[in-house]
Amino acid sequence: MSTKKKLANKFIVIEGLEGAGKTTAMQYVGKWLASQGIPAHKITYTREPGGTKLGEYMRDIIKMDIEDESLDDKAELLLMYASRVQLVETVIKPALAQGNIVIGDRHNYSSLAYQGGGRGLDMHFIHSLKQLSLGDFKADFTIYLDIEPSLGLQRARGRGELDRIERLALDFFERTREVFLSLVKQDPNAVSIDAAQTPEQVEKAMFKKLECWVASLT
Ligand code: Z5A
Repeated sequence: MSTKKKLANKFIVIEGLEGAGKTTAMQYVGKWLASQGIPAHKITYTREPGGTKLGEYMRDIIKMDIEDESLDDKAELLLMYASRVQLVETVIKPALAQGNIVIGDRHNYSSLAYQGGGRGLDMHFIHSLKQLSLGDFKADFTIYLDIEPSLGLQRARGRGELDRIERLALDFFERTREVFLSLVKQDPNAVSIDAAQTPEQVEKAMFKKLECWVASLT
């Protein structure tokens, strides 16, 4: 089967802590797809939370600081899923059905890592929520950009003021990273890349991983 055919209808997700370079990495995936002969109009880019008009409002709420009231951890999780379901049902599934390749900036692993690992919410609860709201829908390939939380936050800080989640203590991000690493270890369709490398090295490593993954597809 040709590489183009193998790649049609595939959902590729980039995961990682803040400052890992996900936004930058999305462009690398796009560049690699172009090198495989995929035209730009066959690639759909998404981000979570957000990615739809309604989802972007939810993203604002998630990032918002409200005086005298903090967002409950479970409410935060449910907002992540509300945004995700809206995105999957109205953007991702229709794009895949048209043979597009979807590149996602974060997906389900972020909820397990941040809300399960960082916040300490019950993992079974998150798994059940995922199953009830999205069934077996999942990424075909996940690229996790691994970075020490302190370095990631240093990069994020260089970009401007930190938001409600980014201001959390370092141990929150250590717990989040632990879950990301264990999820990737258990998933044969996920790989980890050292995001502390230079952008050029990250790009090269990503191209290699993408090539290996595509070669494994039948
Ligand atoms: N969240 C959640 O809790 N649960 C969920 O289920 C989901 C999300 C889906 C989304 O915020 C927040 O929601 C996030 C997790 C939570 N919270 N936090 N904290 P966001 O989308 O605004 O934040 P983000 O996803 O973490 O994106 P980011 O901070 O923009 O990071 P990034 O996209 O990974 O990094 P970047 O913008 O590509 O790069 C950051 C800077 O580093 C930039 O100046 C780059 O030029 C630089 N950079 C990138 N790569 C390199 C290398 N290799 N070397 C040196 N410098 C680099």
